[in-house]
Amino acid sequence: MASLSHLGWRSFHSQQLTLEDLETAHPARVSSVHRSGLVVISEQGTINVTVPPRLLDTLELPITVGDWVLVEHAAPRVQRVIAPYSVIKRHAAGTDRRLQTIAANLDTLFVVTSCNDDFNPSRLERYLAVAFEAQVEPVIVITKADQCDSPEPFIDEANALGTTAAAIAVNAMDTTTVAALEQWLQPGQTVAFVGSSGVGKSTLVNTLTGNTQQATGGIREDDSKGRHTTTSREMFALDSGAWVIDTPGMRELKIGAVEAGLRTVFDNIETLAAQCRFRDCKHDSEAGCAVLAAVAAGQLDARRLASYHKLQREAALAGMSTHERRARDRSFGRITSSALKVKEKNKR
Ligand SMILES: Nc1nc2c(ncn2[C@@H]2O[C@H](COP(=O)(O)OP(=O)(O)OP(=O)(O)O)[C@@H](O)[C@H]2O)c(=O)[nH]1
Ligand SMILES: [Zn+2]
Repeated sequence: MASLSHLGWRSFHSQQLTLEDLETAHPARVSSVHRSGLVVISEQGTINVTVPPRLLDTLELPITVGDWVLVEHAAPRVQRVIAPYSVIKRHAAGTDRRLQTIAANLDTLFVVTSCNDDFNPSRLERYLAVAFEAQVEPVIVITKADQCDSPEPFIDEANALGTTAAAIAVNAMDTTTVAALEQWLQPGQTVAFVGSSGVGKSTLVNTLTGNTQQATGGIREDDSKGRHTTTSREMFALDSGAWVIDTPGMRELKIGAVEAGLRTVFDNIETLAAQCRFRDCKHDSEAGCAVLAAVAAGQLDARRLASYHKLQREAALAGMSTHERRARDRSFGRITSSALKVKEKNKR
């Protein structure tokens, strides 16, 4: 069975343990989360464990795939949760604004796009912001390199975004080209793939699990009615010994309140903004705006500024509480109704 370090255990985690902890429990990594409990992998193998309700009540964030927990020696039960070094979160859809966690202890986020219509710099900026916000290293993977004349222009465009993210072109079906991802797929590293439907995420994972396919097919677990059901594993090993987290919501991440991530992605705009005349400049139409001046001078892509504005609005909206959102909608309602009144008056 895999050693702790092959499972992704780091000194960051062991520093949170006391001697007493190790007398009563052992570390295990969450490979999937179910209503009835968790499936965890440890040096002892893969088992189902339960989470005591009183522990659940104390958690700031729900337990998620990729998390490390301590499992009691005496019973298949979680004793406590070890804080993760990275976590990808999103806001729940609809009226429920609670934070959801999607993946924990992730090292690399492969942002997947392809050498065709899907390639869109603004979409890349969106995913890069999510990665930087979660303190996960993003790597841009450009698939279907075999279907275009040359992937170079796409790589250049990805690099032109000016972030630290590497950009690599592959044929997702070809083991040789996919080997370019090796440095992020060392034993014990944890990765995930995001991107639009059809760009080749499953194909990449299949190529990378050529020999372990059987082992990742599914596991048996007891559902709440005591029946056995086969579920597809949500954290599973690649041939290289790296782990992939593939959970609902992971593949097409919606942007949350990722202000810090956006500052990293749009670092050049932030630098320019420091020279705007007004400290609260919105870079819309203000006099003395250094950002607009850079666009006018051809030093900054207008697309990039538009993307920055759009993502900032989305992030601000995602960060609002239900209360703030309602207040905003109400005042928006007032504006529209007073605008309508003015319109009506003008008609008369
Ligand atoms: N020629 C070529 N075809 C590819 C490549 N990557 C993916 N494909 C094909 O594109 C189609 C979609 O690939 P998938 O791997 O299913 O895409 P996905 O991103 O997992 O899509 P969702 O599961 O919908 O999110 C499949 O028919 C693949 O065979 C590539 O690099 N080269
Ligand atoms: Zn400005």
